[in-house]
Amino acid sequence: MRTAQVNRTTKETDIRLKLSLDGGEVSVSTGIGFFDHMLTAFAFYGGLGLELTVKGDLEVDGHHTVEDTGIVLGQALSRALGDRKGIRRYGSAFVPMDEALCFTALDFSNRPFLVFDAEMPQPMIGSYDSCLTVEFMRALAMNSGLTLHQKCHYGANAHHITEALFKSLGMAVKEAVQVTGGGVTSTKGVL
Ligand SMILES: [Mn+2]
Repeated sequence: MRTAQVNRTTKETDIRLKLSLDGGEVSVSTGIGFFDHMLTAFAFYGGLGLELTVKGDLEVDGHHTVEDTGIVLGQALSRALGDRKGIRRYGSAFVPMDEALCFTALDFSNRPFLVFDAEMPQPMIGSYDSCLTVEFMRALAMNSGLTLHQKCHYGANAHHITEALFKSLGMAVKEAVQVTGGGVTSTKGVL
């Protein structure tokens, strides 16, 4: 089974995460309702098992909670993938949500990079700052060795835009981590 467990404690956050690339229980509790909604959608559309508990310094704001969750989820993805042998490696997905249309393309290249192009029309979604999505995606990409591109083509509602970004991320990850062969998917022979 391709699984990983990562625990991380700092003065700002205490995070316990269990990840399975091949499905399983999904239970997410971060203290930010909308962020739970996004991570649950990501795991569901990613075909992932994800058990996550985060206790963050929400009395400051959501920044550390969201960014550190991205770090830990990225580390878990990288560990669960191991030597990345046999995976499809690339994945992409368009996801519409009502008036919004978002796209994700990614590559588990071991060369972390983020291109994020999505304007958020509203600054807050419940108690979640709209500007935290790019922070989460950057932390995820840097810590999982992921080349990650996300674009919102159009949209008027930050909830819809953000949800379409997380769902398309999940669908693209599901495609990319599929085992399709025995060797490393690279002309260099290593990822
Ligand atoms: Mn929703």
